[in-house]
Amino acid sequence: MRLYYHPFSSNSRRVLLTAHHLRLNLELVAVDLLGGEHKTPEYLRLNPNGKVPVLVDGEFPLWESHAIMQYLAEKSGEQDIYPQELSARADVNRWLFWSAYHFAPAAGLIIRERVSKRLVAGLGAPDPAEIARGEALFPQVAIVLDRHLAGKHWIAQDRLTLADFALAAPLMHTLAAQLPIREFENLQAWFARVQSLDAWAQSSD
Ligand SMILES: N[C@@H](CCC(=O)N[C@@H](CS)C(=O)NCC(=O)O)C(=O)O
Repeated sequence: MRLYYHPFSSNSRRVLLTAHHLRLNLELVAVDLLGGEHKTPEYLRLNPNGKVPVLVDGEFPLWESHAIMQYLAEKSGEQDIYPQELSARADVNRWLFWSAYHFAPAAGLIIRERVSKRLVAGLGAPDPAEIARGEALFPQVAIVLDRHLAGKHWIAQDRLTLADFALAAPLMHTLAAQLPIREFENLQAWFARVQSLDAWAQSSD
């Protein structure tokens, strides 16, 4: 399986975290976002959105990072990080959707302005109004995760699951994007746990 990715892409990072945890040997293809490679006709045939990551398994291209995580976990047959039992799976899925729909977009508002605009072609100059919008929105979602994590080590099912990888990925930019996480102590402690995993170190190479 081949993964089109970028090393500074948090959407790629959640896939890499999953792959390393599952010990899957993906063939990695770095996409030149600064040079606009992701908007070429060849790349748009793989992903019409013109974004990373894309997984290609044989003839099958799959885009959307959370869907790729689920695919890899299903394909590996490893049930701990993506349980089969109905309510356990729904619990993990709930956080994956929350990640895609709430947490990543809120963090992404700030990351886009302070990080992506330096690394991706055609995004323009940082916009202080967008940073302000992100700084107002991010705490509203971070507090949900922070309160949920009180007294817990992991997000779902009392163990490491895809939910942890999905939600930790955007926090790779905490320093560079100055994500406002200081007041969220449970979130910080959980993120430190994720950062201590082998998969975190391996996926930053
Ligand atoms: N919802 C998508 C988002 C993918 C995405 O926004 N990727 C960014 C990098 S983190 C990208 O390729 N940006 C380039 C662009 O938008 O031009 C996913 O989860 O895979």
